[in-house]
Amino acid sequence: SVIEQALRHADLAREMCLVYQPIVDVRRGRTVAFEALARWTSPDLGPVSPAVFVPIAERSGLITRITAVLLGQALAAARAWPDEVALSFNLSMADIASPQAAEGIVAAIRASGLKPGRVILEATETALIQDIAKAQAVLETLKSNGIAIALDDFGTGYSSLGYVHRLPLDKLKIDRSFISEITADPASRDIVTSIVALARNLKLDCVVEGIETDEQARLLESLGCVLMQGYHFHRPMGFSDTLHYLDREA
Ligand code: G
Ligand code: G
Ligand code: MN
Ligand code: NA
Repeated sequence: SVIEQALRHADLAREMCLVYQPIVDVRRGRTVAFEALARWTSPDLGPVSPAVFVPIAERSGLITRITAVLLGQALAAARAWPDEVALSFNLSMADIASPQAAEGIVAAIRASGLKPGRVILEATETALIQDIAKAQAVLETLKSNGIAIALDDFGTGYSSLGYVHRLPLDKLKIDRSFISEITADPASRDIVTSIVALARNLKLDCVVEGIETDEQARLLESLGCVLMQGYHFHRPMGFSDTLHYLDREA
């Protein structure tokens, strides 16, 4: 495809960048992490969403190089933040497809000098349940190096409950599709309530994403949610804006 060709010839270090969206502890009113989100501006195609280019990069084997470039940028950004602010970074399927791939990620984190405990790696259930035994091994490698793991887009894959206790997870991120319905649809509210209870029973942190209104934030807080992310708090921002944003919070 045109996109695959452009990706193949891209100068990744120049064309790829990250924006950062705060994850807020609403009880303390503090930012506890930023999620890094990839942005690609192709000289030929203009801006291309990661929702479009990540699956293409996965199919064409380009994702490993892209992840390496982005992780390098993200770790450099995180070094400029205070110690209590973590980096949450999205991995794709291929990034955790093998112990060697995971070792590369561990090596990059170690080389950055950042405390591994300040790094959260996000993986989707679809990426993990393809091969549970392998996912377990790869995640154990990351965990044993002190890196935290978040299960992203939770609730959208299938058979979520069968495996979630078998993976060495630290956080569940409730998919934003439930949040957009939550004030209007009792079923979405029940699902969120159940996931909050599940997380509590499994001793996992629960993060809710995609919060766009104050009404949603209040309702979620009443359901016991503490860690929140979404346009209501802040849109994803460039690196230098994260520094101004943190200054204002200090
Ligand atoms: O930021 P945005 O809503 O456009 O992201 C769209 C999708 O792309 C989301 O599912 C998000 O998880 C994914 N995504 C964003 N940045 C990255 C990245 O750096 N690596 C991977 N693998 N996926 C990403
Ligand atoms: O799959 P993942 O959860 O990593 O995707 C995160 C994506 O969600 C990012 O691309 C980000 O731009 C987007 N996002 C973040 N906050 C909101 C929000 O409040 N509403 C919507 N619709 N999207 C959001
Ligand atoms: Mn994510
Ligand atoms: Na998500």
